[in-house]
Amino acid sequence: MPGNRPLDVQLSRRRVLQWGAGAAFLGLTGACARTDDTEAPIGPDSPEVRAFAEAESRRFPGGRPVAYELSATQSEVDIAGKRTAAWLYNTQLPGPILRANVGDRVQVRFRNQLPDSTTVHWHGLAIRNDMDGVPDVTQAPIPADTEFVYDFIPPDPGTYWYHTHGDLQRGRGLYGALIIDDPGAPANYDAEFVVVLSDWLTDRTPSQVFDELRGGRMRSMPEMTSRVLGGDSGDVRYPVYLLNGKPPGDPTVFTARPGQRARIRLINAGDDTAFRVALGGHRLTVTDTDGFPVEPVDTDSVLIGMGERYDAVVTLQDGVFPLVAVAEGKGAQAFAVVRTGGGAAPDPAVAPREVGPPPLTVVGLRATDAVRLPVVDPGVTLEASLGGHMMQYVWTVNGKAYPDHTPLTGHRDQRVRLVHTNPTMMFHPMHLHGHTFAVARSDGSGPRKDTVIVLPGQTVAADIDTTNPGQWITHCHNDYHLAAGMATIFSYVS
Ligand SMILES: [Cu+2]
Repeated sequence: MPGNRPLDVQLSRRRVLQWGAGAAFLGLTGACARTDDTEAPIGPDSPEVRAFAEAESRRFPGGRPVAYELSATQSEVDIAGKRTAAWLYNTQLPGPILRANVGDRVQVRFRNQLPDSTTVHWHGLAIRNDMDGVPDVTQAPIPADTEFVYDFIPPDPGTYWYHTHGDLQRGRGLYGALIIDDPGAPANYDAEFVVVLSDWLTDRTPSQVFDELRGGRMRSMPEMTSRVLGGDSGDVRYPVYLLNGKPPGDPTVFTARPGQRARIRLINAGDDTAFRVALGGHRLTVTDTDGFPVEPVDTDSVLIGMGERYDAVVTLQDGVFPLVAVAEGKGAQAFAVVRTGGGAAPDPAVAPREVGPPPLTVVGLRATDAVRLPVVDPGVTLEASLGGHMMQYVWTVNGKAYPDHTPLTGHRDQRVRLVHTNPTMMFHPMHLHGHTFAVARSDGSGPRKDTVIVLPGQTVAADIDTTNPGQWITHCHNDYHLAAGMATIFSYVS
């Protein structure tokens, strides 16, 4: 046990016990989920994917060319006066905000200057499969000192983000906001605050933490638990939580004028941390999640899991206010200042009244009529049973640790219901690439999402219209769980 490092890796004794007895939970894939030998997977280089891309070009004839240059480099960042090694996009933490209109032809010339291969994933966008940025699924890993041009058409407006899909690379700093505007929808806000939340290691890398988790070097006290998350709140307690790359002691300051309407775009880029977000002195009106509109709902705070996004509008009061992102169940927070008037900045450790009541979660959201999926019987039901083996730190889908997996298969133009069950003691924010599903509800009111928290003991089904052929990874957005195998492939077959 080298030094004091394992002290930060705190796993729940209860989960150890639960997993010890939990092998029986390791689920079996339903017969309908198995690849039939007579059915061939539709790969990223297939004619079907090319046809999808051509159809998207025809659907958006007015798209402008939008070009970005993006590089990934080994670098350093200053966190509270301490230099920390980091891997960064364009030497910024977070990476630059990338922005385009719906239907634009976005070309990102990406240069990999890391010491390792990598890819870039455009999280939440239903784009052509060969541009999805998943190594060994949609493209070969991009070797060090080479370039790859990502070329895609964003089909839906909203708050998205981009990040590496390389193994345990994201927590080193490779993430940024991706905003898609709808020029046909005039902005109903005066100011925009883009908020990227993350958890940050100051003295070691995610790979080193993963090795500690794998090695069983942990301590079980004190536990990190959260009532809202229904059990354990994470596997790692971080030394600092960041808001737009800044620690609480050196916060981002958003400025606006009193009475202005601000749109707050919340993005959780963390590896292992859900956040409870509130703006002191204000109620949030949540208007969108994962880029898609919901019926507006007022709340003191909102819970955001890793990979999720929430948009909220507020009418700003006169003064100086704390924007607080409590690391749920971890006893610390990320922090920024919203300033519309004079006064001293709030204490970075402030707990505004708004973080007290239970936060808004997906349960309280209803899709707007415009984006609801029609209620139809799913033609295919697939199971994703989430599981784990504590002692080896292996996390699984349907009993297998990715890259070992049995693909979940579907055909184009079906309604597929993907049923997640979670018998573990920890929440898993499950993300599907290439699609925005509807959280399944009998009345069709479920919000459209690409990442949804599945709480311990809970079943959450995702209704998917299969309109985007290819090979799509679906995985837990806890980056340690992904590295430990909690992923499978949703495979279009023909
Ligand atoms: Cu997980």
